[in-house]
Amino acid sequence: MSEEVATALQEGRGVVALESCIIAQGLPAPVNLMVAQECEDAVREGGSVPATIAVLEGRVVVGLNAAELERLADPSRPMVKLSSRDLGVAIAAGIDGATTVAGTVSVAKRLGIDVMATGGLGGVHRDASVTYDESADLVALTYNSVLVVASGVKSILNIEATLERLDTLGVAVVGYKTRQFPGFYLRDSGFELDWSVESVDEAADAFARHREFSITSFILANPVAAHHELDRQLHDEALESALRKTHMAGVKGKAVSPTLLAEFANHTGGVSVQVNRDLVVANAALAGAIASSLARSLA
Ligand code: PSU
Ligand code: MN
Repeated sequence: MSEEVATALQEGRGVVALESCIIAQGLPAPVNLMVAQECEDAVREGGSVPATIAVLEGRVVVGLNAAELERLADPSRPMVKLSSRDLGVAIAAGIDGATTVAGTVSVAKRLGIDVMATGGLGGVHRDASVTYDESADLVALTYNSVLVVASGVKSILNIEATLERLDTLGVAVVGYKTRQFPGFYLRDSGFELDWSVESVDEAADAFARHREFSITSFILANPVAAHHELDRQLHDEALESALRKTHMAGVKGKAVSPTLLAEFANHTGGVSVQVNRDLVVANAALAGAIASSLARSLA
């Protein structure tokens, strides 16, 4: 743990865990490094301490320093994508890797970090009824009680099925100032939510109450700002193209999500990358504010 993160936790200040998979696999260089730094700044602006998490040479690092962030974002240095099940084996093998949402909440929960931010969560893939491809994010969110700020789930997924799975698993899904579940690059996925909160303090309070009854996570669904969202028609075309190309190339397993995101970026001429950047930074800012509200209420 970085000294800053360790001190903040000791003093009961707000800390926000940030995943590293989005830096190493989700976004192209050099934007990935800028996004990583912007997310950290955004958490600080919210009054909390950022803790970007990764595995470097077999050690879990919580609160990467500037040089470590650069290493993570460097495309010439291979970073393995680490979900919760990969952590122990990767550590034992002494390798470098970036943590997904599942990997990040597993580490965060263990250290007493209550809040994390990401872009879009993993979920049920469109062909899951045949492939069984469902992100381990869903499972990790059922036993790591963390508040995760996300702009919904990645729009490459079967959103309806993902929401049903989250219901079954008992994961709270609450809109931030909206009753529409966000569609990642789009503000509205077309699916309605049962719950919403109207402020940072309300979100922190609802999460604190949730924890009295459940060990599951709490997804705070924060839509991308209206002036940043992707054009819907461009979105739908890019999605169709990305799904077709990924399917034709026979991409399987953990490569599916990064490949779909990269194809999406190709088709939109990089516009999707900018939208992803805007939404993840906004989520980090909101997470920063919520972590400090939570810390204040626990003090
Ligand atoms: N959201 C993004 N970009 C990403 C991801 C999410 O905006 O790169 C990553 C997250 O780390 C998430 C992972 O946990 O994709 C899910 O991968 P899979 O579908 O293979 O479980
Ligand atoms: Mn998968």
